[in-house]
Amino acid sequence: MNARNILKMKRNIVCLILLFTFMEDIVLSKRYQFTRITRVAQQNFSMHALGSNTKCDNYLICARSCKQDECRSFSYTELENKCETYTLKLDKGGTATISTSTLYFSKELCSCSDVPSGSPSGVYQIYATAGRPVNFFCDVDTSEGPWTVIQNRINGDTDFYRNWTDYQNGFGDLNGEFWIGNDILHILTKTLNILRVELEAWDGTRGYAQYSKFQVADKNQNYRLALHGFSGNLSFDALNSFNGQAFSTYDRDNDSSSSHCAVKIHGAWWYKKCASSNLNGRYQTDTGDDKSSMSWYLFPYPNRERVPLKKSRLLIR
Ligand SMILES: [Ca+2]
Repeated sequence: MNARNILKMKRNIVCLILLFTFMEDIVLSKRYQFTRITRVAQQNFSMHALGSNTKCDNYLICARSCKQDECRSFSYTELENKCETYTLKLDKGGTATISTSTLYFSKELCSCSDVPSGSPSGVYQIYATAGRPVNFFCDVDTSEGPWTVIQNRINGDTDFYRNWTDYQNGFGDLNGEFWIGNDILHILTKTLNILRVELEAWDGTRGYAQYSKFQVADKNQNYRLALHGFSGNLSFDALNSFNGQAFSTYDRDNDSSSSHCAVKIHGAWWYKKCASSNLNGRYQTDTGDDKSSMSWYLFPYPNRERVPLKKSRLLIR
């Protein structure tokens, strides 16, 4: 079994464990979960039938027949033991009352990697945690995707100089600038362990770094960072020195410096001794090298060590 399959298996096991507590409303196949739809909008889904099998003894067996990617939902009619699968995701809500003898289920996503092929990049509702779905921005355009975007900075619209609680819970706009939140980052990195860092300078120069292992511990460990396996086209690994470091904000000094890095260089990061990278640092135009700016040490730029960047994006898969 290769590393990718092991990761996929780990993710599926977590998804299964998280969702077993909600069995009343949800049935599971090997990989996906389905939520029961009690009322379906007047939606003509008969045109999207994928298959019909009248021999299913119960809806759990019916769910198993909806394993393939193109199956998005199924219905099960108890009296006839009739199972039908559809290529269309059934709408929730609506006004049409459906006979209780027919049960309707829609397939839900457990991670961005479940986004059906051909779908665009964008915000998707994901059942990554027990109970309620969470919205994530899924990038299906970047190579080796789909990726889950955990940080995006493109224009300075959002203030990233925030306190511990804000970084814990996440902030910003998924369609614009945001930090996904350290609590959810901890949960996601139990199974999504590859990190990609994409950067752009004000002159349009781009670079990326990728890490084969990226993991963020829980809040009891102050979201300690574990990472290794650097690759990419940036000449310097400006995250390496933070391996094993806890997260710090201006109101929490967890760094290994006698100073308070988050305050000193205006950011929030896994600081050790401030700072070879500062991607939640101050958003500013290129007015000269500046440690407090959103920066990556030795980003490829002529005669500069720490050029303020225009864009930063962190993705995991
Ligand atoms: Ca300190």
